[in-house]
Amino acid sequence: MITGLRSKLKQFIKMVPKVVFVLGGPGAGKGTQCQNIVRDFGFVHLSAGDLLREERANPNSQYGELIENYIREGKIVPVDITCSLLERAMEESGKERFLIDGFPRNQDNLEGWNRRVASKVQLLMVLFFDCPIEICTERCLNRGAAGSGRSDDNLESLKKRFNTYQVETKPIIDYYQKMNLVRRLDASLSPDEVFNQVKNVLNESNLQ
Ligand code: UP5
Ligand code: MG
Repeated sequence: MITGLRSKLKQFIKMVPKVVFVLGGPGAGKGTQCQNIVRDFGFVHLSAGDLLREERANPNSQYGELIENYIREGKIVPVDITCSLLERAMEESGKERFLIDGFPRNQDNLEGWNRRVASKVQLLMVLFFDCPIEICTERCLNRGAAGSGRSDDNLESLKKRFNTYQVETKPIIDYYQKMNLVRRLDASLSPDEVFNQVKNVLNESNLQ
């Protein structure tokens, strides 16, 4: 009887998706490090920005133009759009461990997530890639010059993205900090050095 209950409980615990939020300024290296984490730790990487760009590129989407305007202006797309894309990608993956990159990045995102998804998943931690604005700007401008094709890798959009990050996203990181969920990484270092810090954090939390 107890054994049966125990195995049911185990099954239930296994089925609750685990989430790591990945936050930090534009160009802090979130996407780069998520690729490393996927390779070594077997998470599914869901970049909210990539999902929005995919949706924008879908000619059947009613949101394409809205998304383009928000991204170019460095503003944050209304949460119901982003959350629907994230929920769909989580379901379609059939997997259980997710890196959610670049979300939640304002109060509207946080409230939408808490209303729609939070109770169905376990939030393990928030990886915070902390990087000075000058270094982030240089990285994004270099990426733009190398042909990223991103409509927001230009100085004008970058100023707006940073302002949004400071005013709207930082408070969300502070909110999770108070819950003791934030793991800060010095993202100004080389990609390998940053990943070494990430590995330490994930290994300490037994996430391998
Ligand atoms: N690079 C990376 N790491 C490096 C290192 N350690 N040393 C030297 N160079 C490094 O890296 C950026 C560049 O730097 C690359 O060329 C890389 O090689 C190099 P990347 O890993 O791409 O950094 P990342 O933090 O992912 O930068 P990204 O530009 O993607 O960050 P953003 O947060 O600005 O972009 P995102 O795609 O998440 O969002 C874009 C927009 O979408 C937002 O501004 C917003 O308008 C919208 N959005 C929403 O509305 N809602 C959301 O939930 C999410 C996005
Ligand atoms: Mg990114």
